[in-house]
Amino acid sequence: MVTTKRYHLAERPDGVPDDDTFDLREVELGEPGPGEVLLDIQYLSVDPYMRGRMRAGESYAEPWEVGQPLEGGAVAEVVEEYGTQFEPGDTVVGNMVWAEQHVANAAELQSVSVGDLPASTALGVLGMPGRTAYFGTREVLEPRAGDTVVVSAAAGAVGSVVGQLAKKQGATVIGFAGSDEKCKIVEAEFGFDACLNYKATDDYVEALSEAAPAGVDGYFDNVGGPITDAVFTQLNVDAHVAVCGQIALYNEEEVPTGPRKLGKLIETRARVQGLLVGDYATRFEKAASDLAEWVGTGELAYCETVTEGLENAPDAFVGLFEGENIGKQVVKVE
Ligand code: NAP
Ligand code: FER
Repeated sequence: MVTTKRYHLAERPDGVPDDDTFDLREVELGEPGPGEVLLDIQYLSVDPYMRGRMRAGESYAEPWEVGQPLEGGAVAEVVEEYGTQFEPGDTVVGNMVWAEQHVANAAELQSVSVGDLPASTALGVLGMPGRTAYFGTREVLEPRAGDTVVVSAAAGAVGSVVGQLAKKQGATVIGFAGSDEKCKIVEAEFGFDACLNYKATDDYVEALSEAAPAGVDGYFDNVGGPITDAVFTQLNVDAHVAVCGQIALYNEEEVPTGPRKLGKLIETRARVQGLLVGDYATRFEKAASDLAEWVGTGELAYCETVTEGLENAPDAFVGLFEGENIGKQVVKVE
């Protein structure tokens, strides 16, 4: 019998999740049955969308039930297996739980193939966020050479890759990020042409119109809220807007209403399209191999924030909403 620490949803948060949201339990796991593996979890992914799963209301993902273990993408080592394609010692990626150990159906796991890179990249630049950036940039944003493109949450897992891919397609790229330190990294490491620290100004429209005097041809929206309102005022005719995330609103119980900026879409005939990474599942392998190649050649830079210890997973998750991460936020479990 194996015992493990595991986080469960204690109650649905009202606003920003806190200690009352998370319940760390010690639980016993059964032996793996036929087709199952016992896993030592190495890295857990914490992601903004998990806030949506904590609420009962409708979203694109099933709500978690109160009392249910928290789930998420993770990388693990196979410890035991029962008639599966894996062997003890294999490193796998898939949907797991916020725990040290887990018994999983082997059919739902993949071998990690990240070459010389750390296994955590299977949750970041070569995983779900990297794929989101890949398909979201190339097939939704569709930057044209010479476009001025704006990316919000530019220092994050998705945004940092979007900006680099848009530059590769010939765009001038401007990021929004939440500190001077992040903006330096966005410009120096991720190669954006400029980065605006939105926490250093109250007037996003003025900051953006100075950085992009000829207006905005493409906007990759990771955040929604006031940054998006400001970018909309600067859209050019035939602009492309990719709506990927709305993290600024995820802790709101009701989306604030007010004067909306949609009149700009009439004036500009801009195209606004939402995206869900899962829609591209049949082509994930091609995306991962292209991204791995570009990381290997040095064309694509990436960054990770690694928080140590399962017990710090709730803080790492809440930190996403405070902008504490640079690049992909993962938790190193052991
Ligand atoms: P991330 O950007 O690595 O982390 C979230 C970042 O959002 C924080 O570091 C913070 O950076 C910024 N942020 C938090 N609250 C904010 C606010 N109120 N206003 C402005 N910025 C804020 O996260 P990610 O995993 O790459 O995800 C980015 C977005 O893409 C999220 O909205 C996520 O839900 C979405 N997403 C969508 C899909 C899809 O298929 N549609 C897939 C993956 C991710 P600052 O310091 O800059 O504030
Ligand atoms: C996110 C991560 C994943 C998100 C959406 C998804 C809107 C969707 C994935 C899918 O169902 O394909 O942060 O935010």
